[in-house]
Amino acid sequence: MVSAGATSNKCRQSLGNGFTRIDVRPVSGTLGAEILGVDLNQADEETIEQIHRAFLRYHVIFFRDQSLSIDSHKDFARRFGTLNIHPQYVPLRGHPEVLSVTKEPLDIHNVGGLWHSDLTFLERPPMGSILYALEVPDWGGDTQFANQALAYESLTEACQNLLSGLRALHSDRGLSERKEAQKRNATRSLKIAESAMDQPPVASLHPIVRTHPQTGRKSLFVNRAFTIHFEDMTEEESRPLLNFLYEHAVKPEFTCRFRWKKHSIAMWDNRCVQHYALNDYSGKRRHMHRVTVDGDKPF
Ligand SMILES: O=C(O)CCC(=O)C(=O)O
Repeated sequence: MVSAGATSNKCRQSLGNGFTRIDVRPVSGTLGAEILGVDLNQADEETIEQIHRAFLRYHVIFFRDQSLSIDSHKDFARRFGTLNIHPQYVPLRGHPEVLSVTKEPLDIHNVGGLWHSDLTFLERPPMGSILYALEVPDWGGDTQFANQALAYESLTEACQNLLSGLRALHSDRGLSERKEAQKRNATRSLKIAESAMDQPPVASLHPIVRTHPQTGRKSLFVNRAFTIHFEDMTEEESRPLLNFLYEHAVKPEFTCRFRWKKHSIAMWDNRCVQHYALNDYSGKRRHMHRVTVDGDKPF
């Protein structure tokens, strides 16, 4: 496992240096890089360190033609931290740390069909997720990613100052509230567990602008799926500025788009990236496994 402190120092020293164990090909000028020349079943410590460095530098990294069993998927994820068990979704049978992110031909809704960061209602939202494609449609089902550090940096200094020190409440109420959960369950294959319904909402206050624990870079940390309102303000009072931030955060110039193939992997840094799964492949099947790595309390 990569130790956060050790990697932090190492990464600060070596970001920008060449990679010797992997071939790193950026996919846009904004974020995202494809990593070639590696079999994730065979990656040694040095290779993992370089993958981690590419991850910190490009925020989302992609691999092709990987052959991962469920256990090797989890083993790879464990090299970056402990594994998250999703509090609401029913996991893959026998594997509480794995979600089956699947859309069947007759499903109406997909998973992640709006811009979001994962699980931001937790006190310690995930550091990242690793999504592995088992079956993809011939066309459609791409995923978009948006660089939240760049989104923050492109705000005016006056707006950055206005946001600094503000916090917002993030809640899972849209997932766990019974009516909402039942609506989702009726049209989607990934189900919200009965036991998660009618529980008091899981909610946490987080800074609007968070500092990346390993690179020190600041990024916007709000998302339409889970952010509810600014601290000590009503939802109505919060809405105009939040809506501005949601739209600003995903401008096309902050994004890249990934075209999946069978056995591709995307690994995103949930601390500084939002993502959006396109639902444009009606009548086709798309089947992925997701493993998520725990993160830190945002500051
Ligand atoms: O299926 C995808 O491309 C992404 C799914 C998603 O949004 C998620 O796993 O959080």
